Amino acid sequence: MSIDYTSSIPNNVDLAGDRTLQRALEHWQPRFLNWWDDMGPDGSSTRDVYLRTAVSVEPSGWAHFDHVRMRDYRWGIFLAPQEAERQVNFGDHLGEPAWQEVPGEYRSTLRRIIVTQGDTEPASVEQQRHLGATAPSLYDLRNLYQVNVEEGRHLWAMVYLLHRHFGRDGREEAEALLERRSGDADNPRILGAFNEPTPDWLSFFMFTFCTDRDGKFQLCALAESGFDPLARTARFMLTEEAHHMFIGESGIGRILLRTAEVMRTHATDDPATLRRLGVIDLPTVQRYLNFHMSVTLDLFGSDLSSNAATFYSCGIKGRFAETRIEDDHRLRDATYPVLQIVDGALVPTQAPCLNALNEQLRDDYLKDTHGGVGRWNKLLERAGVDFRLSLPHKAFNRKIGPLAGVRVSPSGQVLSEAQWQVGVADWLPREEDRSFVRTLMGAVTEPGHYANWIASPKAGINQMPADFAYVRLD
Ligand code: BYC
Ligand code: FE
Ligand code: FE
Repeated sequence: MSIDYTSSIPNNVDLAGDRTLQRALEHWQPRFLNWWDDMGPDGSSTRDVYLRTAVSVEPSGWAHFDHVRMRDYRWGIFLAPQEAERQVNFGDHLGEPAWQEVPGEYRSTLRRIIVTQGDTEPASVEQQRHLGATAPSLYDLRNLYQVNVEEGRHLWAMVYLLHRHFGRDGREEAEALLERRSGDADNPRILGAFNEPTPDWLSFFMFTFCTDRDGKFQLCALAESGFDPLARTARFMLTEEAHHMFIGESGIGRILLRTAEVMRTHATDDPATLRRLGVIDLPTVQRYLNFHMSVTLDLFGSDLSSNAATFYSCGIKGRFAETRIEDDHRLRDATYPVLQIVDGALVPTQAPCLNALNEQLRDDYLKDTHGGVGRWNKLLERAGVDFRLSLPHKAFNRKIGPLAGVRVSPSGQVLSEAQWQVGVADWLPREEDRSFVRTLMGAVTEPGHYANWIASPKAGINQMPADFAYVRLD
C-alpha cells in the first residue's frame, strides 16, 4: 500500500474516492499552512533539511530520507494497514467487530478525545518555534525540524478523523485546533504541559524525553481503540514517536557526557566552576527533569476519573498493551492502588480499577521512564562521575488530581508549606538556572561542530558521516 504523492494531500486512505472529504481537507490545508507560517519553526521556510518522510506505511517505506525544503514538506494522511476481522478487545462491547464508523452514542466522547490528542500536536510546534535560532549543531537542528514536521502530521491525522467521521462539528473542531495557541491567556491549548514555554535546548530534550513519551503511552492506549480508524492512525503515529524520545534521551545523554568530561578534566563538581567552564552542572539537569516529569505526570489526568472509566467501558480507549494483558478486559470487579493522603502520609489504597485507569497508565509510563534514567546513570557511571539522576516521586509538584492538594518532596515526603518553600529552590529550576542555560544557547552552523555544552552524537542520522550538512542554511 504505497502513498500517492501526486495528489495535493498524500494519503493511503483513498481520498480521491471521496470528493466531498477531499474538498473539505483541501479547504483546511491552506489554513494549516498559514498556521505553519505564523507558528511553525521560525525562519525555517527556505531551508533544505535532511528529513525522513513516509513513502509507504510498510516497515520498509516509512523512513525515506532526503533533503527537503521545509516549506515544501508534504504532510499526508497515513493509517496503518487494516487488520482483518479486528474486534473490540475490552469494555462492554468486548468481542464485537471493531467499528469502522463512529457509534452514534459515543460520538461526542470520541470527538473530545480526538480533539484533545490533536490539540497537543500543534501546541508542541508552537512551544518549540524559536529553538531553531539556537541549535547546538546542524544535526540537532535537523532533529528539531524532524519532530516539528511530524507533530504537524499528527495534527493532520486527527483532523482527517474529525473531517471524515464527525461532519460539521468535526470541521469546526479542526478550525479551532488552528486557533488555540500555546500559553495564550484567552485561548490556550487544552492540557497544562502544552502551555509551558520550551525556551532552551535543555527544556527541549527534557520535553521530548518526558512529554513525547506521554504521547507514546496515550497513543498506545488509543491504538487499542474499538474505533478502528483511530486505532490505525495511532499505530502509524507510534512509529514516529520512538525517534522523538530518542532525540530527548540521547540529547540529555550527550549533555551528561560533556559535563562529566569537564568535571573529570578539572577535577570539580562545583556548579559555579562548571558554569564558568561553559557546561551545565548536573543539579540543574536534575531540576529540569523534576519540572518536566511533574508537568507530564499531570497529563495522565486525575488518579480517579469517571471519564477514564467511560472511555474504557465504551471501548474507546484501552490500557497500555491491552491485548497482551491476561484478565477479563472488562474490569468491573478489579481494583488498582492509588495514592491517598491518610494522616499526612501517602498511602496506596485500592480503588475500582475502571476509575483508576489514568493512574495505571501513569504507572506504565513511569516504568518506561525509569529505564531511560537508568541508561543516563550508566553513562555517568562509565564516565567516572558519582552523581546520579533520579525521577521525582509521582506526587511531587502535581497540579492535577488529589495530589495537587499536598506538598511532596522529590523523594516522596509529605511536607508543610513552610518546608516546601525552603526546599523548592533545590527541586525546581530557579530563575538563575534558566538564565544561565540561556547564556549557553547560540547557533552552531558548521557541519560536524557542536556547542561546548553538548557532546557529539555516537552516530549520524541514517548513517550519514560526522560532517554531513543536515541542514543547508541559506
Ligand atoms: N491539563 O477526569 P480527568 C502527545 C482535565 S501527548 C489541563 O482526570 P480524563 C504529544 C480533563 O481534560 C498525548 N486539564 O481527565 C506529546 C477534564 O476536563 P473536562 C496527548 C486537564 O478525561 C508531545 C478534567 O480535567 N493525548 O501526543 O480522565 C508532543 C477532568 O480530568 C489535564 C492524550 O492526552 C491537564 N494536564 O483524562 C506532541 C489522549 N488533565 O473534560 C504531542 C487523549 C486533565 O472535565 N486525552 N484535565 O473539561 C485523554 O485521554 C484525556 O483527555 C486525558 C485526561 C488523559 C488527557
Ligand atoms: Fe505527536
Ligand atoms: Fe512526538
